[in-house]
Amino acid sequence: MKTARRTTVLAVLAAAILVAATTAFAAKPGPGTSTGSGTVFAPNPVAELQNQSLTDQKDADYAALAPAYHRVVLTNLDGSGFLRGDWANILSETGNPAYSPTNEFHYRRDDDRFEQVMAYYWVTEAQKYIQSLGFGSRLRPVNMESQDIRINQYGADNSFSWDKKDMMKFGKGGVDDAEDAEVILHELGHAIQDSQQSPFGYGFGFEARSIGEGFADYWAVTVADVLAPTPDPACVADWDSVSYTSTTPHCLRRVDLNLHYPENVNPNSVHSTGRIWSRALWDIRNALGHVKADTLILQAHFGQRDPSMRQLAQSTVAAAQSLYNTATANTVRAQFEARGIL
Ligand SMILES: [Ca+2]
Ligand SMILES: [Ca+2]
Ligand SMILES: [Ca+2]
Ligand SMILES: [Ca+2]
Ligand SMILES: [Zn+2]
Repeated sequence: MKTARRTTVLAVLAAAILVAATTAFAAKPGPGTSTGSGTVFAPNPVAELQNQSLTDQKDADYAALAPAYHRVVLTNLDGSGFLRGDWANILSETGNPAYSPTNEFHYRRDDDRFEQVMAYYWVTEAQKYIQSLGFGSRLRPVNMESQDIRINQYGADNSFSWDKKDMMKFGKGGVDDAEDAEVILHELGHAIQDSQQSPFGYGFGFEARSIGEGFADYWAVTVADVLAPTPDPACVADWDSVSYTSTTPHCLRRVDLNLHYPENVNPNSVHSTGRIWSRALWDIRNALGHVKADTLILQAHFGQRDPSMRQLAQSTVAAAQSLYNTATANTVRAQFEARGIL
């Protein structure tokens, strides 16, 4: 069953690539045509419309969602007519790869190509935001490459960033994961940390992995809040979580809970424990603003291999000192002390 199915999938894929390649040869935007347009959620319908009653409805495109679609500019495309470019490379093995000879990518959520546009747009915009902070110019680059992204590979309601292959993958359980920009940005958060130290991914110990989840949640809400602010910015993945939460507001997790180290460490869950870390980062952001906070938080990751919370907190204070000044470093230290991390 598996083998037969795989052969069929490969045959279909090969045919699709052939058709796509032929079409692309016949008509494509051409080199230098790096700008286009697409339709996306920003960051997701529940957060934007503040309507907690929206549900997946089996991937249907229904009227209440209409105001959540936004036309955006897509940049850094490579001119092939596919969603490939300087900072994101969309690979899709199910459904058609989005293709447009004029770089126009307008789909609704019931079309699998919608999630491809979401991933291209949000990963590209996040990289542009990172560069706006100075990474890749006055500071070292952070994941400054065409990030490989696979869409719709898994039926399970989970997504992940696979550090060995530097690949982000998005599943289709419940609300399709890549319909929520905050799920995309969470996985990008893992890819970012993986990119900041080589040859292995970010950390192996329980605390390092908890930091990874906490940072990924923080990254989701800080970038979403910069690019598409919503009334409850501390709620992570308001749309994806309607499929698995019963209380409102629907949030995968929050970054503003009053959790403290070590009492709130849950040895069975890096996601739960990571909320101590994300709260510290959220408070740093509230104290310093997103530009300073995100710059020093990213800068602190360099050279940190398998850190404890205490070690990375110290590195974050040091980054605040070297990038800014003593007052900023003291502000950062105070937030980690409030969480019991320092
Ligand atoms: Ca969908
Ligand atoms: Ca990468
Ligand atoms: Ca989902
Ligand atoms: Ca949110
Ligand atoms: Zn994660």
